[in-house]
Amino acid sequence: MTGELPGEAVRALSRARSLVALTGAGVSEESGIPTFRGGDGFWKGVRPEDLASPEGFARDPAMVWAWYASRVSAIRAARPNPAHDTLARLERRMRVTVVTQNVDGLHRDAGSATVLELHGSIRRVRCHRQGCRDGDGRFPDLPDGDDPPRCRCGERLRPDVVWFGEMLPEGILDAAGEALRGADIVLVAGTSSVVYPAAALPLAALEAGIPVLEVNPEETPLTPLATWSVRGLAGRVLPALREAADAEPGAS
Ligand code: BJW
Repeated sequence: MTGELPGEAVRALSRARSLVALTGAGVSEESGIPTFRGGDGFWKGVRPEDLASPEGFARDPAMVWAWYASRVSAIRAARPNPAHDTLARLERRMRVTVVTQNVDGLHRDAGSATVLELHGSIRRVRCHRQGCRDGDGRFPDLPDGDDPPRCRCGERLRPDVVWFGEMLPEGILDAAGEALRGADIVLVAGTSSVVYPAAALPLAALEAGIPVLEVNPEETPLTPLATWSVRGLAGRVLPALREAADAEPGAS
């Protein structure tokens, strides 16, 4: 594995004092959580927009709720894998900001201290009514297929995630931008790089002259633009990168 790693990327990582890691569903795939757009993805045969959108929820709340309930069960049983663990462990040698599109909470479970969850958290619910905070809480244990429970105000509860056409949590893009500006290197792992505004973050880094290292078994729209792109599974490549960086002469 180490032999396939770009030497320049390993040296850049070994010298870095600050890293931003942008992660996507692929990073949790080795924890047993299917990705969105892969062959075995959650949305095989069903358009993502039909489930993860306010319109989809309005059309068929029970179906959308059942989909989330089944994912919550899978996520509750999942554990961080070596990709999550490596990012947490890198904090021993540099400042690490994890900017994740994942809603599963596995980066925090692995011990990463600074995690910006761009698309919210599937572990929480909130009221679907804009501005109402009465329904905030943990995703309830309900049998799959039940209609979503109601908030005290009468509106349906929904997962506290960001659906298509919705704004990201307030201030989170500013926080991600600030972390990017201070980064020596940006690692982009396990994302198809097609969903915005997350997909724009590595492009902003490249424009600012910050090197971007992509890790993905498949090519993505970012691949031809990235400074380095490694084909492989995050759970293998990230530990190998860390070990190779540790082995560099003068590594801290
Ligand atoms: C491995 C691996 C292994 C496998 N190791 N790798 C600019 C241009 C065009 C459109 C837009 C734009 N700006 C905004 C938009 C609209 C829209 C958008 O981006 N649409 C595109 C699809 C075109 N964006 C939005 O609506 C966003 N809101 C917004 O911009 O607000 C402002 C606004 C409002 C109104 C109008 C206009 C602007 C919100 C986006 C919310 C996305 N939400 C979801 C669902 C979250 C809740 C849930 O989990 O259910 O987020 S969609 C889904 O996609 C989820 C993911 O976080 C996101 C990204 O997916 P990800 O993580 O990349 O997963 P996959 O499956 O796509 O890819 C996995 C990758 O891993 C693959 O590459 C594999 O090869 C790889 N892999 N195993 C490493 N072991």
